[in-house]
Amino acid sequence: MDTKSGNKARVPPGQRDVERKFPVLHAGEVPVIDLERWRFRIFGRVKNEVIWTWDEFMSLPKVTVCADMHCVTTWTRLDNVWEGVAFKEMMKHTEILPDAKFIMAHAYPNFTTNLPIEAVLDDDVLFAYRHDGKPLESDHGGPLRLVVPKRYAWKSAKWVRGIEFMPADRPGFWEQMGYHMSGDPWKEERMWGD
Ligand SMILES: Nc1nc2c(c(=O)[nH]1)N[C@H]1C(S)=C(S)[C@@H](COP(=O)(O)O)O[C@H]1N2
Ligand SMILES: [Mo]
Repeated sequence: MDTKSGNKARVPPGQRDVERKFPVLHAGEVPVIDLERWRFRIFGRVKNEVIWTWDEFMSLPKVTVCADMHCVTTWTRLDNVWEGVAFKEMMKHTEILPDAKFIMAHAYPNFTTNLPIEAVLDDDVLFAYRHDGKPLESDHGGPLRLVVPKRYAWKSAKWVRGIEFMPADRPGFWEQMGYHMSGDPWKEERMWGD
């Protein structure tokens, strides 16, 4: 299969390949984050709440994931190489209570996005601190961002600072504005009702 047609098959309906460009998209300003004061918190429906410093987070085992990224505004960027900590690895460090069915990702300064738990159990979901061989730039969510390749990119919270486990679904920032609770690009789950 030649690369062009191979790539075409990886671009979901209604999307276009931006080639190697990497657009920057978010609401508000890029937050200034002091790594000394940075914290990552696991809370909600967990047996014991966890709070990690930057050094503690960096000591967790590292994975590399190559994944495509699909923004609901119709751009797709193929083959992003992300390095960081697998979502599943993070979950090993506390007991998730059985009634936890959804997660809310919390980001600096006050962004949120929600997902069903099955969506983050995939091996390609991670907290990334490197992108395409370089430290993740603050424009793109550095020092740490969530990456959920199989959902539209608004679910990949930049500047992530914690995960809340929830018994019921609750809309995050863009979801409150009408974006889809699930956000699967292959089903074109763009807005509520799609
Ligand atoms: N904290 C935060 N994360 C965010 C957003 C945001 O507004 N705030 N926007 C999302 C959207 S809509 C997209 S398309 C991607 C864009 O990531 P990029 O700027 O690295 O391309 O970030 C997502 N993560
Ligand atoms: Mo987006």
